[in-house]
Parts: sequence; C-alpha cells; structure tokens
Amino acid sequence: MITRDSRISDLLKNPIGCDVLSRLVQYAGVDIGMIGNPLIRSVKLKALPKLAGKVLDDRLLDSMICLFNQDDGVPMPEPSDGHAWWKEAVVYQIYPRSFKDGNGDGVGDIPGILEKIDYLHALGVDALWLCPVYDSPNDDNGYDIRDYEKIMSEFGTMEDMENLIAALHERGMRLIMDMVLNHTSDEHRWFQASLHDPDGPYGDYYIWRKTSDGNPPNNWRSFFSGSAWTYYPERDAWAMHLFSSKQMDLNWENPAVREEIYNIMRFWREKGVDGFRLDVINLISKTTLDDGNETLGAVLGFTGFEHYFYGKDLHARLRDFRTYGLKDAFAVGEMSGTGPEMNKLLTAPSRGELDMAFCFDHLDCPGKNRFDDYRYDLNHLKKCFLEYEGSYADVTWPSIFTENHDNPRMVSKIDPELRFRTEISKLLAVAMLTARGTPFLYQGQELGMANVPFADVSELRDVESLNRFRELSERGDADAWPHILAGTRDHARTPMQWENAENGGFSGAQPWIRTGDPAACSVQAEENEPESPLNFFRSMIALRKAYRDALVYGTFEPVAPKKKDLFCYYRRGGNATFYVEMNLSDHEVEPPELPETMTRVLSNYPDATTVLRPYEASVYRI
Ligand code: ISL
Ligand code: CA
Repeated sequence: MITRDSRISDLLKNPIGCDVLSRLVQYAGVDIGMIGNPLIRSVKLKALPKLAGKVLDDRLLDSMICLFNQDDGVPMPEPSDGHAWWKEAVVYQIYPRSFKDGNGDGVGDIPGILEKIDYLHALGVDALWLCPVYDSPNDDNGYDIRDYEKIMSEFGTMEDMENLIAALHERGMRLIMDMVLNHTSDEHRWFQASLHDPDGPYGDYYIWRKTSDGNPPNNWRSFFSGSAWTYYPERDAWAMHLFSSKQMDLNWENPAVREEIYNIMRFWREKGVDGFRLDVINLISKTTLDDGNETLGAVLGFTGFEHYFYGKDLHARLRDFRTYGLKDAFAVGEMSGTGPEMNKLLTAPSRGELDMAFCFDHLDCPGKNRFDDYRYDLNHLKKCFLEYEGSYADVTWPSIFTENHDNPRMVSKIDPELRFRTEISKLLAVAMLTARGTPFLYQGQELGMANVPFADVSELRDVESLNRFRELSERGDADAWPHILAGTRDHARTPMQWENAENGGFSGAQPWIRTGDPAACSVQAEENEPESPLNFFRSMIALRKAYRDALVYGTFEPVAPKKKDLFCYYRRGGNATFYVEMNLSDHEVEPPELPETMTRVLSNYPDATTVLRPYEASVYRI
C-alpha cells in the first residue's frame, strides 16, 4: 500500500506509481536521471505538497495515492510467449476518407479500398485496420458514430463492406475494425432518447449531471478545447463529452449500455471481422467527477485526466468486455496516457483483457507535444523501442508504429526540410519491420509522404485543429497558426498519392481536403523506381515474413545501447541471426566493431563504407 508516509522510492516499486512518475517527468521534459538521485528517492509523499504545492496539492496527492493503490495486491504478469496471427501480421492502417475515391465524389470509400486491394496484397501486408466507416455526421470524421450497424453512406453500403471482408479473406488477409465505444454521436438514437426522455429506458445511457449554479458539474476540459460538458435545456442537465461537443460519453456504469456494446461486437464478429482497434478504451471508467487539478491540467493540456485515464473499474470492465463482447477476436486498445506497467496489466495474456496496447510515449520527445514546432530526435524513438522490445515484450506483445491519422508525418518531424526523406522513410521501415512487436504502417508511409504546407486555417478540416485555432486566436495568441500548423492531424489526412496527377489520382473530383505533393512521391512513380521507399517497404515486409522465427518471435539483443545516434541490435531465432544497424542522425557516425562476417541484405545506401552516413540503416544476415 502507498500512503502519505511512503517515499518516492516506494512509488517506483509500484507499477502505477512508476508509470505516472515517468510520464510526468517526460511531459515536463525533466531529466529522468533526477529520479535516480537518492535524496529525491527518500522524499516522503506527504512532503510533496509543501515542496511543490502549486503542482501537487493535498487533494491531488490523495487522489494519486488512491490511483497507486488501485491494483494493490495484483501480481504483475509473468513473462509469456506463444504464437498468434496478430503477432505475425504486418498491419496497414487506412483512413478511408483519404485512401481512394471509388465513385468520383471527392471522398474516399469502401469500393475505393476494394479497387486497391491488390496493391495492398502485393505490398505484403496481412491485415487492414480501417478507421471508422459507420454511419456518422462526421463531426470528427467518423469517430462520432450515429449507428454502429450501418455503413456511412459516403463510404458505401453494407454490401460493399461484406465484399471487402470476403475479398480480404480470399487473399488470406484480415480485417481490423475501429470501434469507438467511449462515446457516440449526439445524433445517435440513444442520445436523442436520453435527452428527450430522461425517465425512459435510455435516460441513464450517458453521463448527465444537474447543477444549480449554472456552471458545469466540474472543471474538466475536452480534448478538443472548451469544457467537457454541454448544457441541454431540454433536460435541464449537463452531458459529458471528453472529445467534441458532438461526441457524448457513454455511461459504462449502466449494465444496459454494456449489453448494447456486446451486441454491437457480436454483430461485427458475425460479419467476419477478425479484430478491433478500440478507440480511447482506457477512458471508459471515470473514478470520480471531482474537479481535476488545474496545474496538472495546464501541463497536459486537459484538466481532469487523473480521474479517468486509468479509472477504478477499467480492468473489471475490460474483463467482461473480453468475455461477452470480444470473445476470441483480436483487440488492440488505444491507450492515451498509460505507461508500460499499466499496459502490461491491461494486455498480458494471463489477464484476459486486451491483446495489445497502442502506447504514445515515443511520438514526441521529452518536454514536447504534438503542437510544438521542433525537430524530433530519433534517439528518443530508440529509447522507447528499447523499452518496448525488451522487458515489456517479455510480458506482453508491443504495437510498433510511427505514424497514424492523429499525428503529423514522421519524416517531417525528423527532417522538416526533407533533405533525407528517402533515407529516413527507409530507416523507419527497418526499425518497424525488424521490431519485436506488431508493425502498424499508416497509409502513405510506404511512399515517404510528408507534412503538407497548409496555407491557412481555411485549408484545414479537423475539428481538433479548428477548435484549437479558434480558442488560441480568441485569446490573442500570436503563435496560433504556427502551433496548429506544427501539430494538425490533417497532415496525415490528405489524399493518398496514387499518381503524379491532379489530386494525386485519388479522385476525379475536388477532394474533401487539399492534396499534398504527388510530384514528390506517388505509388505510380515508386513502382517504377527500384530504389524507392515503396519497394524498400516491400522487401522489408517480405524479409520479415521469410524469417518469422528471427524477425518476429526471435530474441532482441541490443548492441552498444548507450551509444548516442546509433541503434543496433541482433534478432535471433530459428536458424537465422540478423544484425540491424541504424544511424539516427544527419551526420556520419562510427559503427560499433563487430566480430562476425555478415552479409548485407537490405540497406538505404547502395554500398557499405567504414562509416555510417546520415540515417544509414542496414539489415545484415550472419
Ligand atoms: O492527447 C490525447 C490524449 O493523451 C489524444 O491524443 C487522444 O488520445 C486522442 O485524441 C484519441 O484519439 C482517438 O479518439 C478520438 C479521435 O478523434 C481520434 O482520431 C482517435 O484516434 C476521439 O474519438
Ligand atoms: Ca467516394
């Protein structure tokens, strides 16, 4: 048990304490070495409010202590292994709105995906993850679902969806659907019934609170700006929305809500869906509705987080969800703000909850967030991957990704001038496809697609960016635009570049969002270029598949892990050993000396020399 008399050193032995402390240190950009200092380790928790009262008052300390004790007595899961299709798969994430327009209306759709299925098959990917394709008013491009059992009309029909599932299965490929279960659209029939008939069967499906002073029930902030509550005069009550004001949080405390959710899952399992990506699934249990700590809120960018990012009923809910909803379907949970120890408890096979977690620690450098304009240092990626693929992977299986629909393009984060676009995209292919974990590639990543020089806010479409820009501008923030331009999720949402043609060959009509730069990279051009990122990704995927025992299930043995700017390791298994060597910087570095005679099988430079050139990345066979 952690009490007010416990010391920082006790906290580090507590899995939740350890995760929370290292997250805070990372967000604040403080040198992690500080925690190693014996003086700091001996500080008692009750002294913290005196030392850092502004950041950590008594109330926050007490709620943190509750959080640390939440899993008290729960043993940490033991190391485990075992084979599974989803460990071996290379997954490809599709943002359907931007992938391929099949009917010429400027919006990507399911027939468009079907058109390109052989492209994906030839790339060698085993499974597709589709961002939401359900009926939705598109306040957040499908993450606001109006009907879970209907396809969005812009994307096609249920028949198109069934055809896609069949076409994938015919090719031995699988389908992972995105499931958004923390919230529904305010246009969902449940919400409309809840709003208009508080005493009816849907009255308690959402998180409603009344207040008498005209203020929202607490100070929680939405991830997409403003309060996390909207007042509805129809019901004279406030409803919670952690995301946009059209994404209403479901009340998972209500057994009837959980039953509905299990039925939705059954519906899709029966359609033949193989797995699910569970949107912000760690947010479903709200421990209390008390005010959040304002200072912590200012650091994180959203107040209230400590009360729901690892809520007290999360594990119990997920266990039931596994039993009655998921059954044997694969499930990867999007976890925002949890750390590796928590994720082990959420995903280790012995725990009967989820199979895998998306963890975001590696996406931004310490002290930085997505909206900061800075140059990403690959040494941070290395630090995180060493952790994921090392002791973490002994216990549960990591997900490996560097891009998705919520983040700017990684090549641009590392090298905004794109001097080394090709080298870096191939380096990322090496890092992801030799990793001990499941690689999730994001559409366009295989081409080296980069950030887009949006001219102004009129070119943006994302609700998060638009709200944030409005909020900052209203505050008179002179840096509103550079800030939004650095972090907007729209960088990843411009049309897939199929050809160097108008609209990148994505559509004959004006696309719903502007196109990037199809002259810089496109499928058509890269197909014909042997040294292109596309062909490199293909070769890397093929290598991973041919040497599954080494490159998927094999051991991960870092070489010279402390050497800055170098990321080197062995992957060994079956009868094969591979050596992976990467220069993480834009200058030359000395490679470590190795005794073995090795054959270079793949590299982003045509020939080997005695030094490693900028972002040089190679895979050797021993
Ligand atoms: O900052 C965050 C929390 O630490 C966010 O990144 C949060 O995790 C993320 O925005 C959640 O994303 C998912 O749910 C959203 C949706 O807009 C995103 O596209 C989806 O990936 C709401 O459904
Ligand atoms: Ca279309």
